[in-house]
Amino acid sequence: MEEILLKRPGKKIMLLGNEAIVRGALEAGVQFVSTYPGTPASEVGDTFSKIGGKTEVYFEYSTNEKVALEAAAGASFCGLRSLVAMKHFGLNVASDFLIPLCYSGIKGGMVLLVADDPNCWSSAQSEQNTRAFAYLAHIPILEPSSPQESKGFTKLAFELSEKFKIPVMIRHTTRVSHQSGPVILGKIKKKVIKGKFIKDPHQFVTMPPKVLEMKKELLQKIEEIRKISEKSKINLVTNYGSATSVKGVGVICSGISYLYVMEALKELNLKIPVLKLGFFYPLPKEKIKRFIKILKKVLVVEELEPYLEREIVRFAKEANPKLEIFGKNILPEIGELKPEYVIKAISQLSGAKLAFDFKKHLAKFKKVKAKKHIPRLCPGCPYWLVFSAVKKAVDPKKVIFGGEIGCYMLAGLPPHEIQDYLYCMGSSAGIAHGIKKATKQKLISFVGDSSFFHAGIPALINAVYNKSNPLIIILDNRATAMTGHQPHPGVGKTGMGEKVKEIKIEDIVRACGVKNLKVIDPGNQKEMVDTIKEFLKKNEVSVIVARRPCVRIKS
Ligand SMILES: Cc1ncc(C[n+]2csc(CCOP(=O)(O)OP(=O)(O)O)c2C)c(N)n1
Repeated sequence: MEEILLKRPGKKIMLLGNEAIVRGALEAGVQFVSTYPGTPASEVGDTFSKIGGKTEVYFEYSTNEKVALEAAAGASFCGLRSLVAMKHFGLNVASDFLIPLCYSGIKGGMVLLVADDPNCWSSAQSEQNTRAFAYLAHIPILEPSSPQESKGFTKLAFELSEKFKIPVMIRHTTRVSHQSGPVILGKIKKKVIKGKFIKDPHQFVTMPPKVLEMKKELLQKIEEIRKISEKSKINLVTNYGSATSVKGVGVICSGISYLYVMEALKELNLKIPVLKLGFFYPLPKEKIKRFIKILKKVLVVEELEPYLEREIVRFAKEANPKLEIFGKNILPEIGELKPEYVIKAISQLSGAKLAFDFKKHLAKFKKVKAKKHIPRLCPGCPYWLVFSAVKKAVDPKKVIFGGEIGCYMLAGLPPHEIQDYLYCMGSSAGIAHGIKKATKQKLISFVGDSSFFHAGIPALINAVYNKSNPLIIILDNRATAMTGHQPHPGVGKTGMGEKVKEIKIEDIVRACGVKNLKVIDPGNQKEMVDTIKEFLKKNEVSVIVARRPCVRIKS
């Protein structure tokens, strides 16, 4: 039995932040879980995939995040508690549905785990602060800072969601998702609800003019939730230790920033009141006003854009116009925070003598000589064969290469260096079409198999429909490899390990109207090279499905 399913309330076990979300959802009685993989959120889905079949919970890897959100909402409309997990980019894909979903609301409690990745540790395309969605979608957002909180906040999120009939987001960052820590287990809820969809066009049909009424109701719900936020114990003032006290100075923070603040205060041996916010949205406005009213200076510690700081500036106008507010003027807006940044900022603010010896501290790390590491495809990866065939078939200087997100993005690095643009999932073929309309230059677009199902199909249809002629090479390694080999519709297996009929990429490509189509094992170099040369001369879209399993797939 997986430890995460332990039925021993009160027992303390070590869990990853993402695993704590799973445990919290199980204790809250979740019945439907959907996801599309993406680091740093992947372990939520992967853990459910492992325990699938041992619980009453239904789990799926959906084809993309929008579909995952829609599926979870459908289950919630029937009264089931549902969880959906994704990385930050996934929410951009899902946002077209998220916004009206917040208007209509839901039935069974629905929690959305979104993991941001400050510093882009495992995110190629951009650094994103998902907290912006609070303002766009009016979705309540809770920010835990430890695995214990991730579990507790998940349970609270389900309760809030069901009480106010609104999806609730838990926002993680990489360090919250991937830190492990002790978690006290609660009871796993066993109650199984039989889903029933009760027709209610007033709730589930978003159309003007009613949709504006719905927006009004949503804003009213947020004000009701704010009342809970005002009283909630997850927005709390902590005073560190019994060390030196500094009058008139305070700190406000949330999520992982709280841990940096605690470390800084310990290093500086300071006692400063810290307002730790568990609710990012809606903020406990009155509690914050009471906190800042008696201060002379406040430091807002948050990663990325200063959303919290802007709110504090607003509240200070009413509560304490003379308050000096520090934040992004002394802390970075790009990348993760580090304890040393926060130590410096707090000592600057408090006038505390910096007892902390930075030189000595940093010297510890200098001893570890970091080797310059250029990421490379694994030995035996089938993509070596694809890229080598491409280089044999064409002069790379004379052809444009479209890249995308996945292991195949390494095409841009030595020794391949065949990637001239790279953005997001599904964009390679979409951009290829525009380039082909603008120029007569030859173009090869690379698309991964999971990416094809995720967002590549509409781009392919667009290129065929609008009479383009890029060569699209679909790299079918039989897995969503880069994020941990999760299955997709092409591999004949679901997230719960059930066997299903494979949806064949070539059948879809054919159905999209592509006539120049070949499925080739790239081990057959001659066929690959000859076909690339032949297809590049075509006046219509052509597609090669380069099929050979990833070497890391365990059979
Ligand atoms: C919208 C979005 N969701 C998820 C991700 C995370 N992600 C990056 S690469 C990748 C896997 C792509 O798999 P595939 O297309 O099969 O390529 P492979 O890694 O197998 O080469 C995923 C899911 C992302 N970058 N963007």
